[in-house]
Amino acid sequence: MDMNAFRLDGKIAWVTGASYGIGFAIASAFAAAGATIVFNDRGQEQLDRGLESYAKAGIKAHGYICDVTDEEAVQATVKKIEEEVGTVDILVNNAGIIKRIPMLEMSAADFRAVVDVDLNAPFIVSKAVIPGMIRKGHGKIINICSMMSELGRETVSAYAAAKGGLKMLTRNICSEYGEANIQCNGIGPGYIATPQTAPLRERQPDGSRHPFDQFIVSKTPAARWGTPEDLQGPAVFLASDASNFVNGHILYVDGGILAYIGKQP
Ligand code: NAP
Ligand code: GCO
Repeated sequence: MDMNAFRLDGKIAWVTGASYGIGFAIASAFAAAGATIVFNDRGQEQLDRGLESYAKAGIKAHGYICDVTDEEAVQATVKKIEEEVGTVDILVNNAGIIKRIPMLEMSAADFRAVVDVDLNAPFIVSKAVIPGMIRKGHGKIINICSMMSELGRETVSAYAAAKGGLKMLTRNICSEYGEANIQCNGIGPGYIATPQTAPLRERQPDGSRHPFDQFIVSKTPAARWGTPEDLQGPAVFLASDASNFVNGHILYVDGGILAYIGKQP
């Protein structure tokens, strides 16, 4: 086997919402594999922070201010990327939010806001980049799903509904554009230590670990939280020619949580 199949040389990769967190880790791995990096954030301050982080990592990233829920802004950004960098070969729909609110206390507006970023935006951004992929004769789309694409839990109804829908959007893009040599897959991270999950890991006033922190460690065969770096290898694989016959698949990178009933208390 030619191991260069795992390389991304000559490819242009757009990772949405990648100033930090999982998106930044995935984009950094793509850069190490040879890709040109494009990322976006919602404001100049966040974008500048991202550009600084990439520069510190020795990565020349192309940053764009774009709210992924704004279809006009996304289409204008794709036009700018194509003019300034080139046609997108690899798209990672990473941008996402969560609101942890019991369903009966959650407003419809809050529910819609989560679905807008976590489900509608991947549709909007994928729809904007697929024509270029068709013109090029190839493309890779990776949707950042979640364990909540498979499981529910209290207070995350909007997030689980969105991530469950994102699993099916992944399969539908596979179905519609597989013939155009576009592979659309998902990555389902387990519990990863990023700003998004920081509230679940905060030390208690007495210095003890957060109950949810202890719960997740007991539910994970790997007996630890994941790190953004744990997602880098799977992401490079799904972005590379090594996965050209993998389509519509959700690759769970969760330390085994989904396979495990959990340690007896
Ligand atoms: P994070 O630290 O909260 O980062 C989310 C990123 O998305 C930020 O850069 C944020 O930018 C950006 N973003 C949010 N809304 C946006 C919008 N409307 N337009 C453009 N960018 C937007 O989250 P994370 O933990 O890295 O998670 C990244 C992805 O992985 C999300 O889809 C999340 O659902 C998923 N995920 C996370 C975990 C986990 O345990 N952490 C597990 C499974 C899946 P701002 O700085 O502007 O807010
Ligand atoms: C939560 C967490 C999870 C993780 C992730 C798990 O509140 O349960 O934020 O939703 O972010 O999605 O895969």
